[in-house]
Amino acid sequence: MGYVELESKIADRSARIGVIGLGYVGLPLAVEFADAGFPTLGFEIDRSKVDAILDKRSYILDVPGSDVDRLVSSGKLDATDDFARLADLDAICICVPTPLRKTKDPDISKIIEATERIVETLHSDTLVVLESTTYPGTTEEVILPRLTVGDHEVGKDLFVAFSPERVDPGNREYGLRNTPKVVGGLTPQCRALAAALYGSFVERVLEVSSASAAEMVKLLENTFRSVNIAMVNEIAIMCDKLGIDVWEVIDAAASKPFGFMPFYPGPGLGGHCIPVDPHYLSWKLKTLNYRARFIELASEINGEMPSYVVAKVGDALNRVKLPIHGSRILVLGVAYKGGTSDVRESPALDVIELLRSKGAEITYHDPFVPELTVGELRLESVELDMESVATFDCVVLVTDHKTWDMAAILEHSRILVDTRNATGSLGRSERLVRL
Ligand code: SAJ
Repeated sequence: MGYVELESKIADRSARIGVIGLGYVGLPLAVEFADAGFPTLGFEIDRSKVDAILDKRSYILDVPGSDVDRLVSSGKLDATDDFARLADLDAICICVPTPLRKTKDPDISKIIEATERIVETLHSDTLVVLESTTYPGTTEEVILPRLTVGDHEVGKDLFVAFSPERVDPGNREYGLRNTPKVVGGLTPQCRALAAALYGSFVERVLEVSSASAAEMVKLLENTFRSVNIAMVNEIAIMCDKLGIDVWEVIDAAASKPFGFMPFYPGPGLGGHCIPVDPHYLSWKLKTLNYRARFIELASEINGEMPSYVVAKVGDALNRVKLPIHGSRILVLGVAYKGGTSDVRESPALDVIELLRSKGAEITYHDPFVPELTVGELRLESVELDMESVATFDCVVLVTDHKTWDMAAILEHSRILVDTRNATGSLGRSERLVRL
């Protein structure tokens, strides 16, 4: 069939698309391909996700159940845990997790597993696109050798590309269609086919010169955030030592209409992207005998913020002659950022562990997170009522969910440590400590 035929199957939407991994990246992608008219088959090892889709239900907040219902009912969207069905496809997108190992080294085992499953049934004229965030060189050095074990020739009857995912869960303004999609291929033909595939529903596809460049684009995006968050965390520490309100300074600096982008201090760096992705880059550079100092320093500063918060709590309790040991502390918000229920890498986990290690008695409230495991400790979110707030020695706001009456909380807290400037509009109080 070759490039021309595959190109025309993409153009007329008859190309059969596979998406491996139906999480917050893969399911929205599969839905968009099906919506664009492609027969789309999602692959998941988690049978409960397959069953949900076959029952026409969505388990991803940003994917309406009605879309899944419509697309499954029309036969455009299907799901399976039978990877042998990869044999029937023309294009396959890999959207699997790429976490870090405990040693902070990349764990691309899921990418390798997905690639090896593709190889088992790979036929001529297939396009394979990797979306999972990974270090530059993965597509060329890890995926390609495994895909060309047979007599496939990349750019001729095998097409391989990388296109970073830019899904921002909960973002109401930017979704898959209106977020520009970067695409880099192992050959120009690979890039063109991947660009045509995404161009079926994305408003703007941005082609770069190689898969490595596309892999690097994603790492720059998220390293940019990690480093700037670390920088503003250090600015917060400096302002504290100078007796200056860092939030006022940031807001004033943000009035500059060019050359500045505000970031805000906080209790640390959470989520499964920003704390993770930069380490993929620094790991790769280490193999080339280069130390990515900004990434390491950012990780160090961001990693110290939970301790910084606990020191603020300790100082605040000390001022009322209370030790942390034995104090009853209410933690407000445990998700890694406001508006989400995701607790992965949440700094709240570190704050809770540190306070408990100093003998504090911890209770938490988070409307998005009903229960939480911290080490061997299992906690449940308590109801937030002002009478009970008043019984705690200290309240620590770690996640700014914007669902709380901060004036009431401040009024009823003996001490309130606010790590997110949620009380910014409430003025000063001797019971209020802000980062
Ligand atoms: N954080 C700060 N200060 C800031 C911004 C964030 O302390 O100024 C903290 C957050 O509380 C959180 C962590 O950093 O704990 C990460 O926050 P994030 O805003 O970067 O949110 P994420 O992790 O959901 O990042 C995702 C990324 N999206 C993708 O990788 C596709 C990121 O590239 C987006 O820029 C980000 O969402 C976004 O803008 O919402």
